[in-house]
Formats: sequence, structure tokens, C-alpha cells
Amino acid sequence: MPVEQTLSIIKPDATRRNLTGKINALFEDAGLKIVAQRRIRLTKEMAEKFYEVHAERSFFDDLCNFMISGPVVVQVLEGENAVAQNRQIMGATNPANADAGTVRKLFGESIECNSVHGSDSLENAKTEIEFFFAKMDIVG
Ligand code: IDP
Ligand code: MG
Repeated sequence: MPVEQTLSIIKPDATRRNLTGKINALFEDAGLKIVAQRRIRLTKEMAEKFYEVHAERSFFDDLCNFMISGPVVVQVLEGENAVAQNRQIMGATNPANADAGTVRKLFGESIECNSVHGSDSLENAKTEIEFFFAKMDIVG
């Protein structure tokens, strides 16, 4: 399987509960390597740009306000099939529907406050990684 990189975000509901290490352990235990990581506060403009594909959705404003409600940890995960594998580790968008042992089942509070973001395709992963990281920030 090809080695890929994917963009992950530990969301404000999780940083607020000091869960960064527990979530990172799930990534690492599954074989994904954290090859870049930074704790930041998104601005409203960044959140709106990052989630612009959802601009027409009813939850867009709430989502952007949630994403700026506290610090986030942006990170690049690397490994075989990393994009799909991370989506599996994350679990379904709604924690109520997520499989046992996934990040969202273990830690998600609601369909909005679901602890993590993960790129949904290799193409989007490239765009999302470039949104936050320069090449020299990523050390494999
Ligand atoms: P994903 O994060 O599993 O890829 P998306 O459909 O891309 O899910 O939605 C992006 C984010 O928007 C979700 O992770 C969640 O935080 C939020 N979201 C999605 N659907 C809803 C909803 O129906 N109500 C409120 N927030 C939602
Ligand atoms: Mg998505």
C-alpha cells in the first residue's frame, strides 16, 4: 500500500479536555506517524476558508464558531493508506454512529464537537496540508 500523508485537526472540544496525548496515542498505536504538529488558534477567516466546501450548509456558522472557540492541534499523519486509515481511526462524523474504539466514539461529544478532523481524499489532504504547513515543517 502507498505511503500517504493526511491532515488531522484535534478540535477545541478535545484540547479543552486535555485529550491531545490520548488521541495521538490512538494514531500512533495504529501505525500512523505524526510528522508535523502545531497547536494554534484559528481565526474566523481561517476557519471559514478551511471549511468553505460547507459554506452553504446550515451548520456552517456554528461549525466555524466552534472551531475558533479554543486551541486546535493541526498535524500531518503519515503511513500506509494514511487518508483512509485515519478516517477509520476517527470513526463516523456523528459519535453516536461511530464504531467502538474510534476517536469519535471514545471522545466525541456531539455531531459538531466530534474531537477530530481528517482529510477525506488524497487530493484534499494535499490542499489541507498546504493550508497549514510548509514543506520544511514536515519531517518524516
Ligand atoms: P467529517 O468531519 O466526518 O468529514 P463533514 O461532513 O465533512 O464530516 O463535516 C465537517 C464537520 O462539520 C464535522 O466534522 C462536524 O464537526 C460538523 N458537522 C457535520 N455535520 C453536522 C451537523 O449536521 N450538525 C452540526 N455540525 C455538523
Ligand atoms: Mg469532511
